[in-house]
Amino acid sequence: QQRPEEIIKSQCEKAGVVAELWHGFTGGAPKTALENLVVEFNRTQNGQVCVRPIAQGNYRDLSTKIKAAFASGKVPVMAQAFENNMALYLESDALTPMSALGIDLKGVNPLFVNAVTFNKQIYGVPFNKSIQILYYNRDLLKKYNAKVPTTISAFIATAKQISQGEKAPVYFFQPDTSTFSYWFFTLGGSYLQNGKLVLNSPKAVEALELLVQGVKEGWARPITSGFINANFGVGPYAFSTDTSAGYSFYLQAAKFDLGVAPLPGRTDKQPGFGLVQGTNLVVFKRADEKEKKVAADFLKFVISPRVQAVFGVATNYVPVNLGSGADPVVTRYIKQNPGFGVAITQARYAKFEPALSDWEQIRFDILGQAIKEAVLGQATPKAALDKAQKAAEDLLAGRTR
Ligand code: FGO
Repeated sequence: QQRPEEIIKSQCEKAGVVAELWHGFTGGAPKTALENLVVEFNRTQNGQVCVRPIAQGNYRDLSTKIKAAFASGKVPVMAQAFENNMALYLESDALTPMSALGIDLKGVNPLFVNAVTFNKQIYGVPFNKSIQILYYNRDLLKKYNAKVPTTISAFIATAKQISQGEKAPVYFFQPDTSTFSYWFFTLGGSYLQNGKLVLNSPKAVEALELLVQGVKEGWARPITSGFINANFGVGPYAFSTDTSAGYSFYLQAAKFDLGVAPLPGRTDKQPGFGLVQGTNLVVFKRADEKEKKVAADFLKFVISPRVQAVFGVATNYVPVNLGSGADPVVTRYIKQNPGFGVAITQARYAKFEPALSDWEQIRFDILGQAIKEAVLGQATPKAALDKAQKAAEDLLAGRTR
């Protein structure tokens, strides 16, 4: 049996029009699922046209390469983009509105459509949208007779109890903006206050203090290099709060019975708020018109209920089409893998990071840096966030780049 990559290669060899799709999937189930759906799409195109996915490294490598392509003039017709990437590309008027391509987003989850709407125009289709969920080690919880925690206080108490028993911290977390955002949102924080970016609000300090306390008290273990699923071996693991798209990677790496559940909330009335990650597909204005036509057909295919159902069960991304929930592919899969239902339910308790054109730089180089400094004990949470606030203001005012 041929690998999907090879099938695409031969499909595109004979095609007169090749529509490139630059993406940030580095491997595993997401990359294969994308390639599989491209193979299916290309099969419906009578060999005349094709889509060719091109891996550009991780998500940040991808946006770096798009910016370089703007400068050199060689843009692909399609690419994955976070909402803040779209805001940046729109500053150079680089994106085609979906209405100009005849793409109707009826049936697509309004939460995701809203995120790709700028000045009342829709500039992309939600494609691979993830939501954070609680991952846990069922074996270890059983050993301590512990229930899956549904509130932050129960979570901390359970993490403490198991960590004491195991003599090592069992909540694994990456000291980065993604993990921080879950705690920050769930404690009631928001990044924008009256339209102004605020990184050092009292809620932000509280969220960062919680993580720093966790490390000091011995129930939280910062993972500073690589994904959590690549770090299960460093000590006893009980919990993490991570993207639903990690599910296939977690399953593959776990030597324990892996469970997933909604995120702990402030009270047990509702789950915590998960961060929405993953990307949308955009179409660049400067691309060739024939390629844009292929892109339009491809995007319609991508957001269809069936494709989103198949892609969702393969990757644990949240199907963006509300119609996917009734697809037998989904209903059958959920019966055997209730975990997928968790992602779909958790998506009702979801928040986005700000769609500011400078946000990518802020989330990695400014806020992410501050979170690391505080967690590693190099600064207090308040001092680290105050410094981040100043750096972000300087960046947004054009004083730094
Ligand atoms: C990743 C990144 C951003 C932005 C959020 C932004 C840029 C975060 C976070 C930084 O599609 P998601 O949910 O999950 C990814 C998927 C495909 O690669 O699988 C996840 N994965 C991959 C390999 C593995 O071993 N384990 C695993 O979980 C992978 O994370 O996106 C979540 C992780 C991060 O890349 O370190 O989105 N993110 N907002 N990146 N550039 N810009 O604004």
